Amino acid sequence: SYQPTPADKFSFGLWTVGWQGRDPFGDAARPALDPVEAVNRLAELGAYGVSFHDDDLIPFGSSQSEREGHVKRFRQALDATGLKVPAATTNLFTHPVFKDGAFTANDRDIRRYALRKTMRNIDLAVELGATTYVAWGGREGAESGGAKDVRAALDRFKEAFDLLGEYVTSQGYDLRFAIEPKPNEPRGDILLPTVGHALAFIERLERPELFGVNPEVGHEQMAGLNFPHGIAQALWAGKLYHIDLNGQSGIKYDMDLRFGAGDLRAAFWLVDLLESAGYDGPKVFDFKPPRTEDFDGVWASAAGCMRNYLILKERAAAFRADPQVQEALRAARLDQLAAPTLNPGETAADLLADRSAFEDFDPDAAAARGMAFEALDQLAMDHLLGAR
Ligand code: 3MF
Ligand code: MG
Ligand code: MG
Ligand code: MG
Repeated sequence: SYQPTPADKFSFGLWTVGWQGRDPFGDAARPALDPVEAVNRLAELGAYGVSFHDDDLIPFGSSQSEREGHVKRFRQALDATGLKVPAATTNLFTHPVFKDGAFTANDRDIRRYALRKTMRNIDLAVELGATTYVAWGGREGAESGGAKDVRAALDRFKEAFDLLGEYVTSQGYDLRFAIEPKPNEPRGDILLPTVGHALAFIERLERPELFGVNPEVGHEQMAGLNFPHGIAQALWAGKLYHIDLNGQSGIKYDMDLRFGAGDLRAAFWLVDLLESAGYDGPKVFDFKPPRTEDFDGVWASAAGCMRNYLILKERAAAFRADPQVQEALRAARLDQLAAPTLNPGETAADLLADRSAFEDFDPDAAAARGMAFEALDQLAMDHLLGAR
């Protein structure tokens, strides 16, 4: 059945079902959603978790006693429903103080404020049981060349993450960071625009083991990239700490469609990859129910995210189990790709001495071999479309 249960580890951001539909051209199209109502409804739908930005839970500028009240109600709803908080994050983009960025704002006092805002919410995240802290630097970027010294900004970015890594270590927190790349929107160009940029940046940090990535389907697709390929590299590097699932149709604004909408074939290969790799972190839907919808539509959209994942999981498993697919995979020589290019212990000298590798190798004969990829892909299409 396609009925999700907490064992599926599906999670939602409060800001997703709670999105009121404000966009650059239009006002809110739905009323605010009480976080407690979100927790109750998500639990009913079969979700495992919920995550939040500080300001989703505690409106910006709340007093200390208001803050405690919001946290208390939320915690009660979590306890009553059993919903978990696998991750949390900081809003470093809505208030205009962050118009030129947070950790990389040109203004030093704003950078210090952003660090304090983050540390405060890290304390709350840990209190609520989160083990992942997501960092999306939506305002870290520029619209014009002279406005940002990118090398200096990367120094400041590193400084911020090094400080935060030091903070969670000294506090003894069981918390890892997941950096979320995005190429643009809301800034003209955002720093750490893709999974690859983020992976390279992480290796320059003082405690790289505390940092991984939180790739989002639509963000990589906005850059025209193959999302499953990016995820495969993150897995290969041991850096897939978290994932934001949604749908996107090509290179345009950040659509945040429900998972399965948009590029369905990429969604199929993504689920196939996550399931065959044994990814066991939370699968987080970071989508926006379109502003055409009322609350019935919001919950239909949320349920659709999970249902589509489970349908694709079933289809991917059927694809892998199909003997004709296994035959097609052999015909396409995936087994050869999995085998090392060198023999055990073989050295460069051994390779040079192997005449079959070069002198006696017939490139024209090798070039004449078909790869049989089309038949394999059609089998995948048949499984995806339910035609097998
Ligand atoms: C924006 C996003 C963000 C991040 C969030 C951290 C508002 O395109 O995807 O959502 O996901 O800030 O998880
Ligand atoms: Mg998005
Ligand atoms: Mg997004
Ligand atoms: Mg996201």
